Amino acid sequence: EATPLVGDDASLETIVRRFQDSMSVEKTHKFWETQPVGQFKDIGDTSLPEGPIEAATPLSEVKQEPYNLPAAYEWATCDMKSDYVCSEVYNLLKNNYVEDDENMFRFNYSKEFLSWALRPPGYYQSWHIGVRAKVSKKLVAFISGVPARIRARDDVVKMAEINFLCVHKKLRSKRLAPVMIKEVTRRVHLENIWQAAYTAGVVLPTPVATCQYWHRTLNPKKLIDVGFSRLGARMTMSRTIKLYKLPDVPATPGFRKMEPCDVPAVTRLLRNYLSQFIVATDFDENDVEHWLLPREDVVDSYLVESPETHDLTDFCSFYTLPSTILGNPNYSTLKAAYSYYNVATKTTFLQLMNDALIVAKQKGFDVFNALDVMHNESFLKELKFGPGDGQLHYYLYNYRLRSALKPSELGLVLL
Ligand code: MYA
Repeated sequence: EATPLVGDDASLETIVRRFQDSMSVEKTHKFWETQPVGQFKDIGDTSLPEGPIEAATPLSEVKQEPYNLPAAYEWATCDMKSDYVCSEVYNLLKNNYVEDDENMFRFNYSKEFLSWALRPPGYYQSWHIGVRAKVSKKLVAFISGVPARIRARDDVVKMAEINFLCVHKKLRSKRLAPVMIKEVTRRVHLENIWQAAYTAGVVLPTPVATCQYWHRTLNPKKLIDVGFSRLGARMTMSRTIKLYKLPDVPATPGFRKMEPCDVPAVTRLLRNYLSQFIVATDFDENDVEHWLLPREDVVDSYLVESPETHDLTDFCSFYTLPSTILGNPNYSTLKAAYSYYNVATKTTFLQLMNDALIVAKQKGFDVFNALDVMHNESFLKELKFGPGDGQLHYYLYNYRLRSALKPSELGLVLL
């Protein structure tokens, strides 16, 4: 999950939201206070142990029946292999999912993307949870989980990655979200999994890290026309276009698209790189095959194969997540690429990511987004990324860390 953000100066809405976020620790969280997550009152208490907050319980003690919904609604397990069901989820999210603070853009995850994101190796259909209106059968809410191994220090933990929580705009503020979260928790427990990871733009108890999005303009004229960015002070359109111009082809010899035969070497490269972060995803070859082999308009991966030794030395990847542009007469979609996992061992990180920008530009993306996680800080400013105006908070469910992490200590990107 990530928030589409407007670059440049903070708007009034942004300033207000930041103030509200900063006050969020004062708010009561009627639901979150009852959950095994770090609580605000415990911030700074370094005597609490790291690791699970509650012990796993015997499976026979897990509630066997679904939680109760308001009478007009019913649970529906969504079969994401079905093109029809996939379209229903797609349409719910297209019309009701995450918007930026100023309601100018809304995420528009494609059907192909959703089918990929929700069906990794070992996925559980029971974790793809819809809520339907009993009479019309219309899908009005959704939440999902997928299994993952996430390492916290030297503890590799089976977790659920929770994403795509969405309640139809007309059903908001009726406390449906807590019921959906409890239901997905119950279904995760039934698989003997007791931890989860998730991200959100809102402040909840309690972030393990707070990260920032950075945006690299690829198509300045369109980004300015649709209000994603503004012309800088003392800048003209033609100077701006020149500023963001990129070469037509990548510069690194041996830079090419990843192929199926590269899976073992890419897995080694990634595992070695991710081992240095305090919290990171634990990828095996099956995961790399699913999450990183290129899929058209979903995920792109490139690597550097040494022309002499044929060793794979560097790797970069990004996923495709367009946003609908709300109420613009000229444009309907913002084509955005999101930095995923990148590893540089021989090429400089700067040159590797500049090549990623070049291929993203060739593929017609308008903007390239990246979080300040892993070593991304080292290229953001130099490659002309600008800071966005929203933050992305990372959370763990039922797992405590002594203190919050810096973004650069995090080796995890959720979609
Ligand atoms: S993040 C993306 C979330 N989706 C959107 O932002 C889309 C647009 N918004 C909506 O659809 C609704 O506003 C949602 C809330 C559905 C978000 N994460 O029903 P309510 C708490 C967690 O009256 P609504 C993503 O997908 C809120 O603090 N909690 O509110 C990751 C309050 O609780 P409390 C959230 O606005 C999701 C309560 O809900 C979020 O109608 C990870 C209000 O409920 C949020 N993003 O609906 C989920 N937003 O009173 C957690 C609000 O205590 C997973 N709330 O403050 C946890 C792990 C589960 C598995 C565990 C396995 C072991």
